[in-house]
Amino acid sequence: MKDEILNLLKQSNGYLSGEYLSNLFGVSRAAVWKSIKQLEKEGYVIFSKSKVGYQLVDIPDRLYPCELKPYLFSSILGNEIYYFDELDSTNSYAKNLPDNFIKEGIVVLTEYQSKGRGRFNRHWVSPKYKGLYFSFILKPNISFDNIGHLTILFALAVCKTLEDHTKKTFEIKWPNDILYQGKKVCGILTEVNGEIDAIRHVIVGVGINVNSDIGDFDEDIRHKATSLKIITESKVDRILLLSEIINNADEYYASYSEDVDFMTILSEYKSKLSILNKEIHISIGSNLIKGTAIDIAHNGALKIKLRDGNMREFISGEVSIIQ
Ligand code: BTX
Repeated sequence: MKDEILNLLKQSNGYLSGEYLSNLFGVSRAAVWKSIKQLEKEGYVIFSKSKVGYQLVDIPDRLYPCELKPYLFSSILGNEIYYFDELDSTNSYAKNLPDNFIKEGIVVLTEYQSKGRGRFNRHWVSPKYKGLYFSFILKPNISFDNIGHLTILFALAVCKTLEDHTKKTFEIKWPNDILYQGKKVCGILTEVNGEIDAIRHVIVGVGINVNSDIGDFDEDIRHKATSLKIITESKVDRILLLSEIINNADEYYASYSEDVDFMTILSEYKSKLSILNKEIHISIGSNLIKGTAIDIAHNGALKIKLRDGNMREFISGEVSIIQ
C-alpha cells in the first residue's frame, strides 16, 4: 500500500485526503497515516494539512527500486532488485546468496559499502549516497574460458552509457576500469561461483563515482580518481544513470546470450582502449613485464609483444603505459 500511496501522491497536483486514501485501500485513516510516516522516514517530504490531506513535495536522492523500476525496459537484468542502505560488498552478498535465491538478472544494489572490493582483494572506496555500487547475477551459458567476455561486455555498456549521459569521452583501461583523462571513474569486478567445468553463476560488480567530491577519496588515490560530478561540474541523477546502464547492459547481454558474433563487441571494446600499440608494462604479482600491447584475443586476453620479440597473452594484470 505504501508504494501505491506514493504513486498516487506523485500523480496528484494537490493534496490527497486521508479519507480518499483510506476508502480506496479499504483501511483505516490511521493505517494511511502509518504509510505516510514510513515514506517520511525514507526521506520523502510530505506536507500534511489537517482536514485537507497529504501532498508530496520532495523525493530523496536514494536508489529505491520503486524509483528505478519505472525507467527500466530491460528483459533480463533488473527483474529483481535487492536494495540495501549499507552492505559490506554487493559482490560478496551476491556470492553468498543460497542457490535457491540465485536467478539470472538479479541486481544487488547499495548506497554504501564498508568492504567494497576491487581485483586482487583491493579496497573500493564507496562513499554513501554518492555513487553506484551494484552487482549483476548472471547465469550465462558459456565456458570458463570465455568469462572475460562478460567484463568486456559490461565495461563497454557502462562506458557508452557514461558517454551518452555526460556527452564526454571516456576510455577503457584493460580489462575492467573506465577512465576520464587518465583518472578512474568506474571499476568492474567479475567473479565466478562454481567450478571450472560447472559455472553456477557469475557476478559482475560495478562501482561508479557519481557525485563524489575529491575529499571523498582516500588521500592515496586522489590523484588518480575522479567522479562524474567533478567531470561535468554538476550533480548527476543517479536513478536515471543507473536505469540507463541497466537498459544498455541488458541489450548487450541479451544479444550476447543469443550467441551473436562476439567480434563486433570486441572491436567496439578495442576502439575504447588506450593501450593498443603502446609500450606498456604489466604487473602480475611482483613480476613486471614490459612490451607492446598488440591486440585483445577473442577470450579477452591481452596480447603483448615482448622486448625479445616473443608474443604472450595475459588474462589479467595491472597495465600502465610507459610514458
Ligand atoms: P581494481 O582492482 O582495478 O581497482 C582498485 C584500485 O582502484 C584500488 O587499489 C585503488 O587504488 C583504486 N580505487 C579504490 N577505490 C576507488 C574509487 N572509488 N575510484 C577510483 N579508484 C579507486 C576495480 O578494481 C573494480 C572495482 C569494483 C567495485 C564494485 S562496487 C560494486 C561491486 N561490489 C564490490 O565489492 N566490488 C564491486
